Amino acid sequence: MNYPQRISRLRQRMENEGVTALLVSSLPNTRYLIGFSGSNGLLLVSEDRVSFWTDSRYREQSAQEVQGARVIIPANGDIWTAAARQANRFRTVAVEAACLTLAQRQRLTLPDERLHPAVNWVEELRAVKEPEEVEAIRRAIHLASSVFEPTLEKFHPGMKETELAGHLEFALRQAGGEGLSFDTIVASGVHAALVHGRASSKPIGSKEFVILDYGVILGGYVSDMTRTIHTGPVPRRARQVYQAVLDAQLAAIAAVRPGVTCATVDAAARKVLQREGLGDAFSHSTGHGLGLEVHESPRVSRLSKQRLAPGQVITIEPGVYIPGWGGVRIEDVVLVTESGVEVLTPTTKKLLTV
Ligand SMILES: [Mn+2]
Repeated sequence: MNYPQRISRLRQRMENEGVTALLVSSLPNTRYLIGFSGSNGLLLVSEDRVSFWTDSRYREQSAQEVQGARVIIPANGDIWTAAARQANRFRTVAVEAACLTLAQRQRLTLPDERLHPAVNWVEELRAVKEPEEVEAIRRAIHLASSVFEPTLEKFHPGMKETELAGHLEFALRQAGGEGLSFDTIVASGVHAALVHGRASSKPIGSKEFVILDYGVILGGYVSDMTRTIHTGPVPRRARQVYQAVLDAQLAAIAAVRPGVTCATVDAAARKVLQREGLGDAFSHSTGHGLGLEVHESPRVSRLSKQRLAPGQVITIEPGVYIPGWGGVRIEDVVLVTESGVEVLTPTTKKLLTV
């Protein structure tokens, strides 16, 4: 990971914004900038210095992980007071507007007029991945994909959604997963009409769609994938809906290339579903960036004017949700390349039945 380049890009942004110091309190942003993966820390980046405060639990870990910053462990464990003391030396200090709580702000003794909101400064850097990051994401994706079909073999009708989720999660951990990207979604039958229905105690029936949406963390980077399977023979209407979602997903992937807006990619999926009379049943955005976190910039939504750039990694995941009937979602992770797109998710999109 190219930490010096990340810090120098951030300093460029700070200079453009007219500030000489930025207090980073977001832990994923901290990890991105200096490599620290613990759960408590504050980072102050100025023109000529990078200082990092953490507590004594992380003495050993910070010595191993932190790159390019001076590590300070206050004797009393109070990282906010210690960081505020140093931040006070700057006329203006930028703070991360999206994640600084009021309680934390009150620990900083600077008056309001000396604070400057930093909105997505580090997040925008994170949106374009270094080759090493793409490889980390690719490894997480391959781990997640490798457990998909073997887990389906464990299915039997009447199995609870939570049980199938448990099989998936155990397999991910057994294969070396550091954790889950998010709570595994297994949503079957009428439950599949809930866009973000989690795995419940509902038994999975013998003639229904099952949406499986899950991800694993590996090397700090996440995967995210959704497949929809069917239990038992597939009725004609179900096959039509599945095909419509798959066509929409393929159309959106085909629209991905550098320079196009995220809204254009979203529209490509939406147009297919509208043509099939399913436009209103597609009730969320087409996708999102991912990396150290499962939802990152850019947002692939109807209104997003963000333009895709080589090195961005995004999901493409249209879905159709019909209350009282069920739902279908298909999600891959794709990489924006110099010339177009590369699909990173290797799992089949043929409608599998169990
Ligand atoms: Mn997703």
